[in-house]
Amino acid sequence: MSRRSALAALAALTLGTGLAVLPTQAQAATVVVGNSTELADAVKNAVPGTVIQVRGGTYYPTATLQSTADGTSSSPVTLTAYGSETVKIDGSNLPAGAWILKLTADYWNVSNLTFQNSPDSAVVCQSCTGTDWNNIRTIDGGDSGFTLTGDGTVNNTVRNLDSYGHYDKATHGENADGIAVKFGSGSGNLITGARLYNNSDDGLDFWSFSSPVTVEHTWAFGNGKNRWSDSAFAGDGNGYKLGGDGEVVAHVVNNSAAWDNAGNGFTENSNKGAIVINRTTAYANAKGGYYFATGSARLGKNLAVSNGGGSVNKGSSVVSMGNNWDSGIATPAFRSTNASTVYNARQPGGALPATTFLTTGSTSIGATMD
Ligand SMILES: [Ca+2]
Ligand SMILES: [Ca+2]
Repeated sequence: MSRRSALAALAALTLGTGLAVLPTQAQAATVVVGNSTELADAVKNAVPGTVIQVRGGTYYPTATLQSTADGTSSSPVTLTAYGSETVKIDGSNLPAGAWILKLTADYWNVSNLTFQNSPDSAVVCQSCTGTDWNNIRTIDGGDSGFTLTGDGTVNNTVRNLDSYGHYDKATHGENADGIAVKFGSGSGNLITGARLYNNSDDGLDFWSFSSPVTVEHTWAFGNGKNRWSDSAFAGDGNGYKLGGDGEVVAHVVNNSAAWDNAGNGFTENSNKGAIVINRTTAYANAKGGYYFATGSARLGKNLAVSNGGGSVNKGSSVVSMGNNWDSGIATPAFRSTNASTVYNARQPGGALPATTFLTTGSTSIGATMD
């Protein structure tokens, strides 16, 4: 374009608005970071299309990594490990009460990172739309490992999350969940392929979230046990806590399992909505396998075995069909009740490790454990 035609175009653009055309923002770029200062700056300065690649190593940020900059659906912000390198972002040098990563932003793709030893929650996405989390590990933090919260929480995907060892000491383990989708609303949120275990409170908690969330291919186990010698321990230990605070919402859980939790495997937690629980397995939880005493859940093709509080507690509005507690439905035998393989490394690409634990080979009932 000639200078003359450029000026003409500029004049045309300014007509009608009276505003001068501002220079376009800095060109999006790939940023390779190798220390905590570079990491904090890269997150803070990201624009649509920025690709942040973090070199292998352990990073100790001294303030929460955070951004309010939206990507776009066609030009997301990417935050990921460099190549196949192992990246740990450690909260040990953060102030008390701080989170490691907080996004109040749309269209970020975050993958292949570990967030550990956070003073409080490890990762919080607040009122996020269209974020995609892949192969994230949140470990040993002081509150919930991974949190989606706020109104406008829309179309987020959490894929292949490992979240374990979280414990809120000051409140005696009452609050720290593996993943929390709490205090908010918004459709299209999916959790798939998660391992949520050995947290002081619940594996998964949807307290006071008023829109349906879908969960699939997820394992919640060993939650709510006092692993911290806390004499006033208050963790609840539900595998899947699917409501609370008066919200009536039809969450969906497909092909997932809960075992060895201190509370119930799956619970409505007073949510009276038409929660759908399909082809899941509850095994050896201390309380009930399925607790849906007050609501209108749809329980189909689920398998409950050896739960301390019984297989199911269902109210009169619950629809129950094809579960092993329903009449005429057989209970298939487990191929294995040895859980040791569930801790194995994930498969290439991030899928859950192969296991025979709690598998039955049935094509009609229970989780397939993959
Ligand atoms: Ca609790
Ligand atoms: Ca909880």
